[in-house]
Amino acid sequence: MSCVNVSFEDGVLTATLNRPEKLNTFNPEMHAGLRAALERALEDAAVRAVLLTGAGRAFCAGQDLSERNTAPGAPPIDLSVSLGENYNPLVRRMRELPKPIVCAVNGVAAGAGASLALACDIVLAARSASFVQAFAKIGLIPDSGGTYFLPRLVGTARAMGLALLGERLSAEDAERWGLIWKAVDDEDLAGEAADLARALASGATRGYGLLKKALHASASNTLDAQLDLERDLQREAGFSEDYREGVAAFKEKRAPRFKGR
Ligand code: LHQ
Repeated sequence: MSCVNVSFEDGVLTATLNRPEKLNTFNPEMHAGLRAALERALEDAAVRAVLLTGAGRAFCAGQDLSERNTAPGAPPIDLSVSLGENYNPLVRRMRELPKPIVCAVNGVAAGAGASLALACDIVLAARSASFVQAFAKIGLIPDSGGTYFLPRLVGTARAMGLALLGERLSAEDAERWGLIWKAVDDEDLAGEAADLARALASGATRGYGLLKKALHASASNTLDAQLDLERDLQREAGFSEDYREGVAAFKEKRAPRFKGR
């Protein structure tokens, strides 16, 4: 069985992390499966939104710690290799994908699993799910974008507390703190996330891709640079068929029929 199940319906590519007995921890096959899913999402114009979730009781507990020999006497492990080859390209692929990624956090998201969720564009979480910055408990620092996402989403004081203490943050607190979009009842998670992804897949895909780029650039831009970027990206958005359709639908007081181009 593949480590990542991929299905496609109504413009939505759903990728389900599928090592439930291992809390969907990352191993090389999981990385390969996610890489393939994201490549398909990028290349296939029929894919207009991505939904990422996990099978079983966890969303993802980060790196599979049983994959590495850290026993006394074993040769030192260069973790930068794994980050450079697998985790960092994954996060970059997600951020650069010009289509929205919805994350349905079905259970605990720990270590790089929490960073993976935060790299998505809209995060829903089951009320019983939680977020754990587990890194410091094993002597590491938040990676896979953790030190970038956390302070930007919740501020430095909360980011520092989460990172240093590694305590579980409930889905409800994560919503209250602005770490995620929304906590929903467990039984509603799959349906709400699928509805949201379907709605985005019928939206103005090019515009979404451009706004994703603009919002992500904003974190490190001056106002001046951001104004210039908005001007340039809006120019592109204004050339899209969906812009014409959006305005026409508005004037005709009907629902738009966006084609994603
Ligand atoms: C696990 C794991 C796990 C193996 C639970 N591995 N078995 C990037 C690049 C390079 C290198 C290093 O790292 C990274 C990024 C990272 O992700 S580092 C951080 C790695 N993740 C963690 O440190 C999380 C460790 N796990 C936990 O803190 C807890 O297990 C969580 C909060 C995820 C879940 O807690 P519980 O619901 O209480 O479950 P549990 O602790 O009883 O775990 C269930 C089983 O899963 C247990 O095995 P067992 O044989 O006793 O049933 C755990 O050992 C195993 N497990 N996470 N990452």
